[in-house]
Amino acid sequence: MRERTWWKEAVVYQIYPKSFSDSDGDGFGDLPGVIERLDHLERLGVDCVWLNPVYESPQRDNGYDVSDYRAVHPAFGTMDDWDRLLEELHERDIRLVMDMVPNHTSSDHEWFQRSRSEPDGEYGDYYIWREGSTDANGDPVPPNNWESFFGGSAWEYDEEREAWYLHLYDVSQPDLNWRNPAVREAMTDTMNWWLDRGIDGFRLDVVNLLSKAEGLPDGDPSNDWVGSEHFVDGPRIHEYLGEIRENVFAGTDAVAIGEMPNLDLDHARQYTGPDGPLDLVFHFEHVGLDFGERGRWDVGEWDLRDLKQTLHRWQDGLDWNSLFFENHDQPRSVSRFGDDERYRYESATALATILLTLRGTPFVYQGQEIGMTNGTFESLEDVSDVDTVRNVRELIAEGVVRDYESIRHVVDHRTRDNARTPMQWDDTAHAGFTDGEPWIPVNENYPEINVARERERTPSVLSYYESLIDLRDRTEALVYGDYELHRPDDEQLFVYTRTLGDERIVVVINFSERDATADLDVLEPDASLRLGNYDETAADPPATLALRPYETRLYEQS
Ligand code: TEU
Repeated sequence: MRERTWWKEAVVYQIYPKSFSDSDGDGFGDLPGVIERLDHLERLGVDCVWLNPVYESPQRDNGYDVSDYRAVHPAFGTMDDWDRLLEELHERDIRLVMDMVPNHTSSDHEWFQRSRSEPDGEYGDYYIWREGSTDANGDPVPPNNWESFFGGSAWEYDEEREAWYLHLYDVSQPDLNWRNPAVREAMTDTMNWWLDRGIDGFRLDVVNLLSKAEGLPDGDPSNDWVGSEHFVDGPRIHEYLGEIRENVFAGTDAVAIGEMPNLDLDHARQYTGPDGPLDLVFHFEHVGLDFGERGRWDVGEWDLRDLKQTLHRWQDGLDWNSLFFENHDQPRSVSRFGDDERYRYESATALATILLTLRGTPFVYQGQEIGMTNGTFESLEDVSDVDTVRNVRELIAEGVVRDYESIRHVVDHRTRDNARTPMQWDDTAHAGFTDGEPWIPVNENYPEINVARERERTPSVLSYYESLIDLRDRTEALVYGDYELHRPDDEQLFVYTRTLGDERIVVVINFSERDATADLDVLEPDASLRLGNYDETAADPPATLALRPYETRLYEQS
């Protein structure tokens, strides 16, 4: 796995199109809106775009509920707009990775409509249908105790077919039956249809959940996600992913990125090893560090050593990582891991440094490059995210929390809406995202935090990202170099090296709000400063480094 490929050298920029840029004033971002903003991406220096789903969809889970995989949802534009986007990206040497959702469709999809109305027809076996039973009172009981990730049972009774269907996500997202070869063929055909249009790869949504255990046995009720031991990395997953590799990716240089809830290192190695079916995988261990006793719907304590330990385990254990702190499902990293007030610039740039200088392919999420922050949500009515709404309602109904007020701090910290507030372009109305009324309110700090402002001020998060991406492009050791951690137990400092031949980059970060001093054996007197997030840093390292809050330095030595 030492070979060189484009996706190891690339910096990927993730676009959540609904919230990126609206060209027609309907308050819903669209593809022409993305095209209008491509200069921003070019200037930032990214090499690839991952576009969240833009397929036809009723949008109950913002496009992860697909009703037609071969059509563009009208609010995003037309297929011509999509063609133009691909062309404009490629003209700028920026690749395009589409998001594919193979585990489930929308309940509006024709396959599901026909599956529920014609059980013996062509689509009858496309989904996971079961009879269920009744309890002593004659009430229907679902086929097993599995839970939906969004809360409540993973089963829904369908009056029309008089059977239950499985949905690991929203009730409007029925799981496809991957045991059925026709389903597998339909999905691979769909992917090939898009690849033939010239795209550069796929991010495959929850792709380690495709195989469900034979007989659908009850799960351990004490598990965080009840049933998950029977559908995460299930018994036939390697066969299904192998087929995808063989029938879609083999013989192309398109990248296969697997998004994988509950992924552990062992499975990650199997999925991406020399004979593995995928190129890259997303795991979520580091973004679970701030979970509390009640799991995701609780906030817990973490410290720098935990973060270093988790990142280090994956750096050490997997040859090539996907690096990310944010995406459309995660809150803003500067609010979560840094300090979004006094040290917003310093901590956002420290995080940028980790993201872009560890070994792996970095993914920058829209708005991260200007240090966008979390919002605040006064009532559950102000929250759009189906995950938050369903889970919080469930916690209140079960009496786990009294009311919204008593869980609001968790929602403010955790809800996916934090990532979905519109991109902040300038200080005009709605941050320049739309001329109309945005589908989700803009973060009120937009007059202070926006692209135009970031371009004017020095230093800025944006210009630091630009310099860092440029440095990564010019420095082979930052791409292909070996990684080594120093001072693993240090509570303030994150120090590591990236070494390729005789080129060595030493990354030194004071990841804290306090000053720090560092005598670093690894730093040679002849090292020279390549980048830092504070002005006025001497080019040559003194014997003892004095580092200010979140101060970050990259030295090069040979
Ligand atoms: O998300 C799947 C998912 O469950 C994780 O990303 C989860 O957020 C992570 O394990 C951290 O806890 C994907 C999509 O990204 C999401 O937007 C969809 O709602 C979901 O699948 C269903 O398609």
